[in-house]
Amino acid sequence: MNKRSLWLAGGAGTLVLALILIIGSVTAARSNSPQPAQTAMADTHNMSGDNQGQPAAMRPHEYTPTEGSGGQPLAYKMDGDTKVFELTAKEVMWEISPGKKVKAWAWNGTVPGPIIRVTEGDKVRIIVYNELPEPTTLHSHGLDVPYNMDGVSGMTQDPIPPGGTFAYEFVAKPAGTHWYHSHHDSAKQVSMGLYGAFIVDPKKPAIKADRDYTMTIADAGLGFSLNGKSFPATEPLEAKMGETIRLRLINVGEMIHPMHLHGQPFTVITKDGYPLAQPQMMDTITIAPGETYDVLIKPNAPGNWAFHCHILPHAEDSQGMMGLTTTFHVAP
Ligand SMILES: [Cu+2]
Repeated sequence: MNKRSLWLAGGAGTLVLALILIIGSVTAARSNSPQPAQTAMADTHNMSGDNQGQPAAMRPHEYTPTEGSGGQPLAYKMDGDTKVFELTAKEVMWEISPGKKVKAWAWNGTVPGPIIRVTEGDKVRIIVYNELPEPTTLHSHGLDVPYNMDGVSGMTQDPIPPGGTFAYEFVAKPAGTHWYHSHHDSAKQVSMGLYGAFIVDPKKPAIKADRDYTMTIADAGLGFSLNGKSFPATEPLEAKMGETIRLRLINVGEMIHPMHLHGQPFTVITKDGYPLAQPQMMDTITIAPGETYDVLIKPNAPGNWAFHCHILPHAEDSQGMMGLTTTFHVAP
């Protein structure tokens, strides 16, 4: 090797090292939270670059509960034959991963907001109270509603001012997995947490499942989260051998996410609430912003199987699984 090629090789080596250091620090900066176990260690921020081959500290790989739980059923009151729900938009501090609290804008104080669940054909009124410092609206995504109930700020209605209220009234249809979200400055307000599932059950359910889970997938604003939490704060999907599990996936974010299940395939049965003419088995379902898919899972084997986005920077780094990851926990 002559002097020039030695110099080139040395330069390339330095460049590669610099890139590794840069990627390492970007990865560390993006990672979701200082875990309690890790904050006890010396500076972990240059883990990928400076530890001279020592193993990286791993974040917990088991479910680690955090404060607050989104996506709980929303109770309603009857007014004649109308089911009346109430949603209040307000600012909260939300523990998105263990020890990490972020400022969120939330329906009824949780991210995602509570689950609205009704039967096809129900008369529904949703009273929205705005306790945010900015205007907002409510859009029921996937439902066929009258034009003036569609909740698009500046298009179908004036936004609800801070301190204001608005009642959305319609007949719930069609059946399926839908969702609701702010439609005022939505790039900001949805990504800060103003979203939730809206499930319309058919009058005569055709699909029988032993368990029925709903999962919102979010990426902007608060960071990567499933049902408002980043792994290991994401609640496992519990299952038992012999059961059929229905999982409703809703992408409330701004990116596509190929959600991948380890250990067993699933069968996609609906898209945006509509039954597929031909249900399709797969192990990775790519879900774009605004889409919903329902899948059925029949467990193959006991275990704590990973379920995660397969855009890998959304789900794993040097400290282990994170972000858009949860587990499909199959008991014997
Ligand atoms: Cu992803």
